[in-house]
Amino acid sequence: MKRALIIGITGQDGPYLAKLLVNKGYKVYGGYRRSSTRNLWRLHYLDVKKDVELISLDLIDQTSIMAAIKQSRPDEIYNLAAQSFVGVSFEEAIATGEITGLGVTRILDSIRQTNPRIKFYQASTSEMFGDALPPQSEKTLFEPNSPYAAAKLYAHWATKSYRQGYGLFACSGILFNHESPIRGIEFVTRKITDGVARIKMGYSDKIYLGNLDAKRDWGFAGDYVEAMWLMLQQKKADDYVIATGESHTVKEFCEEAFSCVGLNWQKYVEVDKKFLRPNDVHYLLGDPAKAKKELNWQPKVNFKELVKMMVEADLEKYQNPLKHTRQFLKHI
Ligand code: NAP
Ligand code: F7E
Repeated sequence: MKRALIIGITGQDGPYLAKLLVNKGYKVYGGYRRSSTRNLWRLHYLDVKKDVELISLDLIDQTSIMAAIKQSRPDEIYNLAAQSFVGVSFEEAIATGEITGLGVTRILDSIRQTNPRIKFYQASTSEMFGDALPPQSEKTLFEPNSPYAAAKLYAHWATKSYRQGYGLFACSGILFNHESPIRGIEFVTRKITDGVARIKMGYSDKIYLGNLDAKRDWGFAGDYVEAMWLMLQQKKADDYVIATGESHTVKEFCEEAFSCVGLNWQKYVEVDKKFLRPNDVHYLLGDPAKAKKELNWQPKVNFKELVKMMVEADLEKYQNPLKHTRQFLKHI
């Protein structure tokens, strides 16, 4: 039985990846950081909590990483942990560098010291392209323009350098935005779909957003975790762009989400300058040709299906609050 350690199990991608690996017969360990309140609701939401053995670990503490590796004895490590919110990275630039950047070197060096045969996946990001012209592929030059993107690029190069210098099987997936019903509520897609549900239910009148013209290549998280796994099953470690090849503005996302409940977005969306960033990435559109050719990977859920899935999940949450309260009470 293969063993995997997923670092960042409590985030959006962790439970989707855990579910995929459990279904493939893996023994799955989940690295999570201790907090004053339990934060395992996403594992319950995807009904995978019972199948994951949790190990506490913090990317700022190398001792905890080494201990987690010794305890789980993994064949594969997936690093999904990061301070991942671009907006906050401008306010917490040093913590972002420490966790999202240097934290990855702590994992790589722990692998080198404990068992260099462990295969490693690093969660790189399309944000590293910054304002590089679309479509962006593995050959596009990086132009990071936020503390988050700079930290991720450091981690990206560190991964490559441990691959080339020490021969580790270390891959980076350069993933474009991917979303789901368990996306963090502060990210624009979930903020919109939750807002649409609240407005439809009569709990709220407006959604306040920042830059409506930003373009993103949005896919479904459940599809993207499959690409992570595929990368670690190849003969040779490499880096891959994972994207849909289709881009939409934030405005178009609003239009589609409100149309799911029969409302006109223009009546409910307003711009509030406090949601504008000091620097934004304007146009991301990925070219996933290499992943299609070499990994035989392609996304299954399209833009309209993704928006509908998220709006319906948020509506259901407000329409069926008892079910959600019961679910919540089960795991506090
Ligand atoms: P997410 O929901 O923000 O989850 C991040 C995870 O990292 C959480 O489990 C969080 O734990 C954990 N974490 C944060 N700081 C930590 C620390 N110091 N030590 C240990 N764990 C820590 O992110 P996601 O959407 O699942 O994305 C997964 C990864 O892919 C991230 O690295 C992200 O930067 C990257 N990425 C995401 C996208 C996307 O569109 N989703 C695209 C490209 C790349 P808590 O729950 O305790 O906060
Ligand atoms: O913003 C604009 C915002 O925060 C998308 C992370 O997972 O994907 C994510 O980063 C766009 C930006 O995601 C609001 O300015 C407008 O142009 O949903 P987001 P992101 O910054 O693209 C990448 C690939 C990652 O790696 C990251 O970890 O939407 N926008 N109004 C807004 N964004 C937010 N959050 N809130 C607004 O009110």
